[in-house]
Amino acid sequence: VDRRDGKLALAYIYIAFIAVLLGGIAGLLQVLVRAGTLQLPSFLNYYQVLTVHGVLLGLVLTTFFIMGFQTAAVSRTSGTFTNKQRTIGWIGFWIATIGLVAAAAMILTNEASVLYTFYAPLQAHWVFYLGLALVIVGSWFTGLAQIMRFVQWKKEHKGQSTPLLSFMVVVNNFLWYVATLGVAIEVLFQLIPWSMGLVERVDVLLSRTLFWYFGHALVYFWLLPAYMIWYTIIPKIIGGKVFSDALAKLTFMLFLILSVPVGIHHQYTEPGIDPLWKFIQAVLTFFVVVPSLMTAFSMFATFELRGRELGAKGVFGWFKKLPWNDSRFLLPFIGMVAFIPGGAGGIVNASYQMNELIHNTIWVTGHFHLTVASAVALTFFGTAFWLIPHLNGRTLTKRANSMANCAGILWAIGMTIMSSAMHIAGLLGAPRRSDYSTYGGSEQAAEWLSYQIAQAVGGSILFIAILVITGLVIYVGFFAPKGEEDFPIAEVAPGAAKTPAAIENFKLWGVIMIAVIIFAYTIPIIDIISNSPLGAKGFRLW
Ligand code: HAS
Repeated sequence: VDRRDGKLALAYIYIAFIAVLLGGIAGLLQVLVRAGTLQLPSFLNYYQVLTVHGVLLGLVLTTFFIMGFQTAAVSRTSGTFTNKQRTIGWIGFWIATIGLVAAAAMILTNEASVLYTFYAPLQAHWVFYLGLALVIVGSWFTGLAQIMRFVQWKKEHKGQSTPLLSFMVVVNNFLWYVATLGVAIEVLFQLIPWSMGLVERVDVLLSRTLFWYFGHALVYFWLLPAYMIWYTIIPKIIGGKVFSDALAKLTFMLFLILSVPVGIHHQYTEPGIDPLWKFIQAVLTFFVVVPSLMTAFSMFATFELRGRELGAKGVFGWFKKLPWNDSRFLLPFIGMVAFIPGGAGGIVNASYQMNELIHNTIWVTGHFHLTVASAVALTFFGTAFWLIPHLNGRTLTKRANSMANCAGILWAIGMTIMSSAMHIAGLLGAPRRSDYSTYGGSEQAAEWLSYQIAQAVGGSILFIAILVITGLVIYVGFFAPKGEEDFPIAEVAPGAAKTPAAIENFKLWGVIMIAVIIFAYTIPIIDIISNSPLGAKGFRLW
């Protein structure tokens, strides 16, 4: 990657890791408070700490790492950015960073303890909403620069199949643009006027619906960069090839059309949305599982083909042939393993009736610590340790690699303890997002306590892992020996079929995407507005 593009990517990635450390501290405080072993000082409240944790890790780490990684990925596979493209990328970075500082200031002054989902009726200072809006607008700019570089590549290579990694980045950016429209409408037309006192009330159901239109696609915006790494980088690290360019591209297009029209599966328990539409979005949610199953298939195929090349025998012989000592592989691999129970839990959540059992319990927190905080986060960490030195002309030394492996193993141990305890306590009815409480000495609440202590044990191990990770980022960023670190990109396997042009046709998939979204959301939104207790005022435009 060209050094000038690398600087932009690094700027984003460093902010992501500051968020990891601060968000990790907030996480530690939380598990200790929930276990009843710590009382927060009077100037901090539980929901403020929970907001710091969710915003920094759920929104900042992800968005900033993704923008940094995608910039590097496009520069590596489509070519160096032009000055104009790079300037657009930097404008985005500064807009996002200013927004981040504004939002952080509001959270720190306890003016925005509204959690990372920030929908009404919790209300924050308008500067918080504006700050988050700027983070999104900033990412739009940097994403645009990535798309422009890809389009330039296409013009220069007419008729050729596009570079897989760049193609995936462009799909993820389109997904992001369409998804963020929902939250942009919510913030601009509901939350900001309401928090400024321009309107007295807003429709809460509409606010939540617009948020979840964005909120579930958001999780795929996090997941797809991890999939980019699994599909295009991991095969090279293990010495293999991409199993199929067509399958990988089709997987991403399926995410493009199916990620948005499923948000109502977060709202099964809410009155005001017709059960028919809940059911329809439940069905669509089961469709969006398919591209993940295709990914699992593709990863197994990649591992097995490489294993056989190295002489592996039997059904699982390939397992022994994988490069277990290489942190570039090990951390994402642990993430993949975590995604198996994480994904299975997602299917439980999506099942309309079973959702009744787990909704708003700490089971859900267990689910997303396996998905975003393991599958995605470990893939990002394992990548950062070689990507940072690649971008700044240093190397990932053997010792740093071993430390990275330790961090990955600590993460696996801590997360297994914490997230298993969360899943079990959730099934016993323990609520999520609640401070330590004995609930008036209730017998049922007493059952939860031992699991909350287990969560504190797991969470403390995770915090140690975060300290190691932070140390490693500082080391590879500023102290590792100068040298050249490779940015591995796998070639497509020679036997793979040529990718049909239709799979790469953005117009075709774009039309299908819009059609499915219109189908899934038009009637629910019309119903919400027309049944709003605020009448037409429920949807204020200004
Ligand atoms: Fe989810 C709630 C349904 C995936 C994140 N989810 C959440 C929340 C978050 C989140 C943050 O339907 C909480 C939001 C809040 O604050 O309220 N989720 C799903 C479904 C999937 C799913 C069906 N979620 C994710 C991903 C996330 C994420 C990915 C982040 C990155 N989720 C829900 C539902 C709720 C929910 C409901 C609302 C619950 C409620 O009531 O509040 C699916 O996409 C999952 C499909 C995945 C698979 C796994 C495939 C496995 C692979 C690994 C292969 C492994 C290999 C290694 C190759 C089917 C690809 C093998 C090696 C060996 C040695 C074995």
